[in-house]
Amino acid sequence: MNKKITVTLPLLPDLQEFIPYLEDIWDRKWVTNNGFYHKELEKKLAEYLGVEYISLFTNGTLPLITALQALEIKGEVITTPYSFVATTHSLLWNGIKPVFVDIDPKTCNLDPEKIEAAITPATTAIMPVHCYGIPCDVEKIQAIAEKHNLKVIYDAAHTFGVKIGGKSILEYGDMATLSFHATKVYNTLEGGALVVRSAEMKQKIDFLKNFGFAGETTVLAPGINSKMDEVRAAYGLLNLKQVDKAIEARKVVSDLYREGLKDVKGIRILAEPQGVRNNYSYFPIFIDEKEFGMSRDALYFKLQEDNIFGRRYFYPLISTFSMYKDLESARPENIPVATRIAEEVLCLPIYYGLENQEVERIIDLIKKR
Ligand code: T4K
Repeated sequence: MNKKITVTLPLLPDLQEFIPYLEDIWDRKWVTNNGFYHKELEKKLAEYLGVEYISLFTNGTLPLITALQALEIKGEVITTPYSFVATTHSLLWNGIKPVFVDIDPKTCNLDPEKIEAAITPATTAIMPVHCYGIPCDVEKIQAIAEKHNLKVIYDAAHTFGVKIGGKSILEYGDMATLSFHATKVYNTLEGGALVVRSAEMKQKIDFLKNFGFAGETTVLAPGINSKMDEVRAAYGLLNLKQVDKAIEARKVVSDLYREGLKDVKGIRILAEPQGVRNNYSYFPIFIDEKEFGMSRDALYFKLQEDNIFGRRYFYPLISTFSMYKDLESARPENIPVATRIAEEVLCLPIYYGLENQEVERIIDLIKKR
């Protein structure tokens, strides 16, 4: 049997290099609550990502929840059904009603042309996702937000290191969140961050992620506990040193798939965004069953017989889950593009360490079908 290949593998720092960091943490006996490595990682990430104010979190979901709290978002928020459930769960955790708007098939991101029709007097914000690390139409979204006086919170979980025209994608919107989960381009095992626009807001976020404490005896708000500990922050510092190498390796995989699959009838590949520093976080393909001669699910399971485990991100659509499906905006006829794309998508394995011959094997299997 061929070696098992999964959709991703975590980028792990060298264990021997990690041990001195652990010894130092043991010596310091300071293991969490804004420690040395936490501060150091915030500083290094701000430099690497090209942002001014960043606050570390324990995962990529709590920054979404906290952003909504900090901006006091209420009522309705316009968002995409084509994402990981964490995006809209963050709205439900804040008692906010998600309003789903359809996506653009060329990017899989919120279709800006469809946003305005979904705005009501109760709308307070837009929560777009840069799906697969491909930037949303940030200019159009900004213009709509300004016209209607809405906040914009980007779920940028997939966009570590992505830049448009040399500027970090995280600089757009009122706030942007990141996930450093094991499956992401850059990981701290579990982890995440919130990028904000001012020192005052960073201070507020730092209070909110520590129960709302502003000093030993003062609590300013009903905050949560979502602080990153020292072990993960140290691990994050080490992983930051190799993330560029990992992105380069992902590009090689992405180029091989693009070349190998470009003429296969019935397979659509997203165009590589122009003027963008991509991070190659996912490699989705879209299967037209009639033209390809096999359904997406049939291909998904056929590859599994050969020990290749792609994933159908993002199927099923968020809007089909029981806590969302009764919303008017969740009806398939209101989000036809997302509904179709979710039936067509298959994300192929892509990660640092995936060998060229393994990519070729996957391409051959798909071509043979
Ligand atoms: N917003 C967006 C747009 C997101 O995509 C996500 C997370 C979030 C917000 C929330 O961020 P976090 O709170 O998670 O930081 C995975 C991840 O758990 C999740 O982080 C991610 N999105 C989502 C798209 O994918 P699953 O359920 O598919 O993961 P799992 O455990 O099936 O792993 C996938 C594959 O990765 C495995 O088949 C093999 C490999 N793997 C995974 C882990 C955990 C490893 O090789 N080693 C590992 O330790 O959700």
